[in-house]
Amino acid sequence: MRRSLTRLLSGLGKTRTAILEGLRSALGNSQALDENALESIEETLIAADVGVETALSLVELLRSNTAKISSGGVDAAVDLIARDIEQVLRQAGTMRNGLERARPHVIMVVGVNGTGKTTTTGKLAALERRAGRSVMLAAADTFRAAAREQLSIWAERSGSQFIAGEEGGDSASVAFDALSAAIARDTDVLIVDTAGRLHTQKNLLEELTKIRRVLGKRMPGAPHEVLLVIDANTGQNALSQARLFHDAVEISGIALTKLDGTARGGIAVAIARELAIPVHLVGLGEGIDDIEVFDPGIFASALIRAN
Ligand SMILES: Nc1nc2c(ncn2[C@@H]2O[C@H](COP(=O)(O)OP(=O)(O)O)[C@@H](O)[C@H]2O)c(=O)[nH]1
Ligand SMILES: [Mg+2]
Repeated sequence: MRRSLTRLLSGLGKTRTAILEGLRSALGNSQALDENALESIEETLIAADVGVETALSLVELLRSNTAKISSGGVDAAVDLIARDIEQVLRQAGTMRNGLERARPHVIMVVGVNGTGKTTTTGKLAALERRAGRSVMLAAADTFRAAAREQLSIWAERSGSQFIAGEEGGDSASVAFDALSAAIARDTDVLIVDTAGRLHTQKNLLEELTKIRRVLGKRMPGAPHEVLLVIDANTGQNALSQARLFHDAVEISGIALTKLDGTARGGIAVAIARELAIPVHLVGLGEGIDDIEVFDPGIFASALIRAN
């Protein structure tokens, strides 16, 4: 817990500094919460990418607590905002450590090209391995030549088994064969890495739908998780990406990557409020250990509290 707070504090440093500075300058020395101050707080929150809905509702929350803020200043405002954000994050759904597990527990990883799918697959494999589980990685991104090689390196690094098909081959059959192998070998976790780009977006979504269907055919209930990988720097576009993938393959959770060094960490809040999809994992760098299981309380604190 402590380690993840420290890492998130550093990853979300830019976002947090921007929000805190915005609050300080809006409230000023007088700590007066007039309309100007509220407007400036609203702008600060929108700039941090928490989404317009969240920004407006937080401003209303502050407005209805004017007395508290006049006496408690920035700290009181921070406290109100952090509690509210934590609740929004919690309401989005089950956290990853609360998920029921099948064997094999099948995880399908989807998302736009370059968001960090393969990296997240590798880091997640390492996380599962550290929890003492056996892991198999399946390279269902058969579109890009380098994709298979990249995933096989992650398999080696994390101590996972690795299954791939022919380059340019049928990604759904790779997924099907991998699941058959995982069942035969009694593997605990199967993670299926997919392509983020095909000839057209329609092709991509059709391919992902097919992979999902084929997994469910091989093992009723699979995939048990469909993780959408989102680059935190995408900003509000992340919401339309999430809607698109959710409509096609029904996302169970989000892996929010590249939180190291972004000033837009609030996007986790926008996703939770507007789509009600829980964030399950956060990526905090390119290394194998640069991943944390998402915790609403820790995240809310790192996003806005000074310590
Ligand atoms: N800084 C940072 N870079 C990341 C993170 N996750 C992935 N990347 C980098 O993003 C780039 C694309 O990642 P990749 O996993 O290949 O994306 P994919 O196309 O979705 O599979 C690579 O250079 C990764 O090292 C992260 O959490 N933080
Ligand atoms: Mg990839």
